[in-house]
Amino acid sequence: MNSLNMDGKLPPRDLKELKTPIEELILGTDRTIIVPHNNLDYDAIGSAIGLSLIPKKLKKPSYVLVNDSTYKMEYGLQRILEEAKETVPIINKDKYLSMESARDLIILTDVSNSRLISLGDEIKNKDDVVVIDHHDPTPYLVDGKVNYVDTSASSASEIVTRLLKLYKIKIPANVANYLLAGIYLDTGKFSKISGNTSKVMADLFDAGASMDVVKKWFVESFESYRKVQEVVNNVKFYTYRLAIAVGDLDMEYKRDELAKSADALLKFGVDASFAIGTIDDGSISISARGNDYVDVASIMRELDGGGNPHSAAANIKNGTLEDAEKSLIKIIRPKYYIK
Ligand SMILES: [Mn+2]
Repeated sequence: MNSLNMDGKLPPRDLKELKTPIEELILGTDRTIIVPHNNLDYDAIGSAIGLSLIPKKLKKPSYVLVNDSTYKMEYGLQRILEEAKETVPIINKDKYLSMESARDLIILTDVSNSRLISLGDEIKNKDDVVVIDHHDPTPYLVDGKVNYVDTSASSASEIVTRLLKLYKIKIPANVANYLLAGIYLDTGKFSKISGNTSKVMADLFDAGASMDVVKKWFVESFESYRKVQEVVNNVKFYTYRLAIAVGDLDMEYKRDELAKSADALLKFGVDASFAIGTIDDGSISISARGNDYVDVASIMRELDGGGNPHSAAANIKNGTLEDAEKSLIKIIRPKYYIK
């Protein structure tokens, strides 16, 4: 049922087919643990909190598992986590492991890659796993009982909003805001919206979501703004079609700062942009953005990363920033005739 196609993609499925299997899994287990990807972002947390409304409706307990340190998160995410405690308990991995053991349903959201989640061996019984995602599957795909991967959806928040509608769940205004924030982030602040996405947005506005609230979460610190500008200033253009920017040697970046740098560079008419920098664990991260002519996910996959054709990333454990830049150029050179 979940087998991959020749091109490594899951066949698209009708979301309606998921309603009953998910309901049966929630009712057939003791509690639901909702797991967004590590390095939490608005889509991961918004979709996770949104999903918690399903077990709530079925009168079953649920938890959202977030294992990132709160102090490292950006302001808006901290605010949401603080606020969302009213809606669903948010626990870290230690807390989860200390809980009385029970038969858990694990729902991964905004991720299907086993390397990007805080759970490892804890996912033993694949029969009790649901995956909801909008990224291309990687070789590290968690193949659960129910996998719904729709790469045409803007975000996991979009998928979850549609799912909530199928369950006829009334979305509270605060949760509508979290879901809208997820869509806002993953569409590049609404710069890429499909008809389906706009319908989901309309439902969220009807449920009381407000752009005034969402925009307040997206405030940027001046420090972060300056780091992004510095990365952008380091750009080198290759054949006018590709932009590669490398961060400072002794500066530590957040992933979203590299993502913002790549976003900023894509605005200069290039087909693809890449921002490379050292992140908090000492490894090197590459954030890639592409227009319709370049599939940056395929480039990032060659570096063991992934994503979707317009937005992808890779993490490089060993070597210097220069090595990472060289490996990247080596991959793109034959494709784009870089001298
Ligand atoms: Mn997402």
